[in-house]
Amino acid sequence: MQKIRISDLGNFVGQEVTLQGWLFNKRSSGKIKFIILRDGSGYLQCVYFKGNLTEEVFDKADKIGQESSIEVTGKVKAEPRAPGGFELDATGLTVISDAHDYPITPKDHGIEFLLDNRHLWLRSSKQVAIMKIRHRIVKAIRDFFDERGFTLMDPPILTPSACEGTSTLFETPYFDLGNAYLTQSGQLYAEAGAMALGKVYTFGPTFRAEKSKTRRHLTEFWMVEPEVAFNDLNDNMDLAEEFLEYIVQTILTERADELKVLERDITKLQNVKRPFPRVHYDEAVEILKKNGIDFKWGDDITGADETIVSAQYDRPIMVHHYPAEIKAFYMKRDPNAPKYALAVDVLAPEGYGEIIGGSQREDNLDFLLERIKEHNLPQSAFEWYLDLRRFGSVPHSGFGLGLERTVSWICGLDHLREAIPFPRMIYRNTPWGGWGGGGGGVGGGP
Ligand code: NSS
Repeated sequence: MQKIRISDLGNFVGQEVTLQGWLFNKRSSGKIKFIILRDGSGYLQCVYFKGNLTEEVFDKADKIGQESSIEVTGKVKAEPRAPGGFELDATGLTVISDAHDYPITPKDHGIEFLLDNRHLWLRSSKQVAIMKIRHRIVKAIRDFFDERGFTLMDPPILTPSACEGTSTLFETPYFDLGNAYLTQSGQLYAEAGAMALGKVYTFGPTFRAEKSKTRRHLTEFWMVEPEVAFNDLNDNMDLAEEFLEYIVQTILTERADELKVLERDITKLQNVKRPFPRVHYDEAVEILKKNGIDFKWGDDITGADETIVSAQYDRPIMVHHYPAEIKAFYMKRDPNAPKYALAVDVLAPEGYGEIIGGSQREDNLDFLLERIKEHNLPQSAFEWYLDLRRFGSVPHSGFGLGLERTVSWICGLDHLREAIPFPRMIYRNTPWGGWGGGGGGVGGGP
């Protein structure tokens, strides 16, 4: 007997097969029982006719509870009306582990309850769809850069200094060397990589001890950061828009079924095509003022303001030339108008806001030294970074795309917490770990 997964059923029509998975749902009507099996690759309706089975199998089908692990055997039938297009004319049923009182039922549950049960919630069809889209986005990201001659370079996670300002660092003692910090961004290391390899990208977890309780902030999130030697701000924007178009169009074709499960309005995503509008910061300020916002030049464009500016357009926009004062130390100033940084933020439509932050980097040694002093950063910790300007400095640019914000936008979620398997937020670090609750250590879980 062949053991297969639900996603393979198309190759086995008319044949007898065995599948293993979990009981997603069941119902019965007289002489027929229906079991919906899920195995992570899909869903399959298994039809048990009383006449075709022993009494024992028929009874068993009645007794097992939701999420029991089971093995089913039967003949594969094409059934265009069934989800996935197939059905199983079932004859065998083995219970691997019987489950009862599974806490997540088809009724509505509150979000805190679901987060407490995140380890089980992940089995729900919507969560499975999100995880599959997340995985495909990760692959699209890697394919995009791999196909364009970039080298993946993994930066360290334990770092001796800040990249994105000192206020949001997670600190940890580091042997006799003082404190280390969890990385906020791989960028500074990516810059070293770009000088070695020309085009690199980093892709990994990053950490921000942000005290924001918004739906857009996690304390641990994944970021992909390309960095390219000899690219200026315009090249950087060209790369960002090509990249986003590629990701969204890939998901539209490769994960159409999952977007349907999520009931995502895909017309908005179909618009994600180059060129994206390039909006100067000053223009964004004008838009805000026209919309009755009391916005002062020099303020950062955040949250609600982003939504107002984005709403003027039908696709992502790239806001560039922010005031240098509100941006990171490493950003190059516009040589023709030094009050602006050569920065760009890409704002997603539909109120999702900033998903990419990037810039052309300061490549002049003296200017960079000035910036480090202005930002009160310890020069000694940045000597290696300054070396990149001492030895063959070139114009270079890059950006960071937040993976969870991208997943959240493409899936149409209302909070980042569903875009990552086990979210970490300022008020929640479980499951797993429970170091906030009962003195337990980190660890455990299945
Ligand atoms: O702070 S960023 O705007 N930029 C950087 O970290 C640069 N060093 C990137 C670079 O040029 N290589 O963060 C980049 C993106 C931002 O647009 C968001 O999409 C995401 O990272 N981001 C976050 N996602 C989730 N939660 C939090 N707290 C968060 N902070 C940034």
